[in-house]
Amino acid sequence: MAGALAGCAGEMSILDPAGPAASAQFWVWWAMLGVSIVVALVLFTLWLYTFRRREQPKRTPREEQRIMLRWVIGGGVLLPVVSIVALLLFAAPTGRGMLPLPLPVGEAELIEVVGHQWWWEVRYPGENGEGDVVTANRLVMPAGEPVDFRLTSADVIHAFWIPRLGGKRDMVPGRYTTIRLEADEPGVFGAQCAEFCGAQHTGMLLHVEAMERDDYDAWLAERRVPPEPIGDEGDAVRAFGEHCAACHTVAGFPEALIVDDVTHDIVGPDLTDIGSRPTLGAGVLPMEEGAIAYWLQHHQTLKPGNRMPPHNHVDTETLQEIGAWLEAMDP
Ligand code: HEC
Ligand SMILES: [Cu+2]
Repeated sequence: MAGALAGCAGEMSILDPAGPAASAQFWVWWAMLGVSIVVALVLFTLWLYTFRRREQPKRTPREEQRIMLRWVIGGGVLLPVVSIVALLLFAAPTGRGMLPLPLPVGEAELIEVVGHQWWWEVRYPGENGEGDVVTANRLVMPAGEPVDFRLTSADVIHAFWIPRLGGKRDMVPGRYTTIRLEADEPGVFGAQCAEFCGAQHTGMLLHVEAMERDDYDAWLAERRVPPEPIGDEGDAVRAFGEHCAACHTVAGFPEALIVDDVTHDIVGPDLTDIGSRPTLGAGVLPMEEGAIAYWLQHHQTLKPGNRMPPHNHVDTETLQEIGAWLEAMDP
């Protein structure tokens, strides 16, 4: 009981809904629990009933067969069909509510989320739909209005799930799926990949922040400003170009400094606004001063098997310089 009750609250509890889709799912959940309890009680009563002591009535084989048939048709066909149809009628509007159907007025905000082993890429349309704003492992959304999440994957199947807002929905490579969710109030919600996707599936967390519309617009506007070109002086910049830029984008980074002599098919999270992220490694390490340098030295211990290669060949001082430079990346 204690173990089960521990799931009733917290930032990832479906029993603590924070939006219309999640509330609808919450009631489907209770209805299913209620119906299963009734079914269990009826079955239990019938089972006890079979122990009743009584005279065996004399029946002809024909009568026996008729009674048997009645149980098979009634209990084996009618009862399940009726209960499942009832449940379906109750639950269908819930699923429909998460479809990206046209709204009476305006359009839902569109945010694209791409699953990677084992992190989240989040893209917002740029101004006039031009040029995306790209970030990772942190999803910012407006509260009090519907948001359409356009989902896909860069490698294997992942699933997008913000338990307190509703879901979930598979992210399938080579294909787009969309789910509409809404947060009633501004707040912070936990999210987690919900489809086993390899060694670090559990280490694939997403920090979701719902904000007032104005704050959201301001947040996005800051990131829509075209990046200042980064000067090619500085040890950190050169070291980043040499060791990191093959996998990681930083907007405005000088092209000439990017050394890409490795043949790999790995991309890493966009680091343009890394200093403003609350965590590193998709939720495995809280962001604080020195956290990036620590991540660079220990990420294979913090998140074993993750797809960023170890950097043992780079000296600690250089990693610390890169770390400090990246931590200042906050638009
Ligand atoms: C071969 C590609 C590759 C190279 C080279 C690489 N990384 Fe990464 N990096 C990744 C991948 C993949 C991840 C995602 C790991 C995860 O969370 O599963 C990552 C994650 C990170 C993160 C965490 C980002 C976040 O939002 O949580 C930081 C910071 C980072 N890398 C910095 C660096 C720096 C600095 C260097 C150079 C010293 C570097 N990386 C070199 C692939 C690479
Ligand atoms: Cu997963």
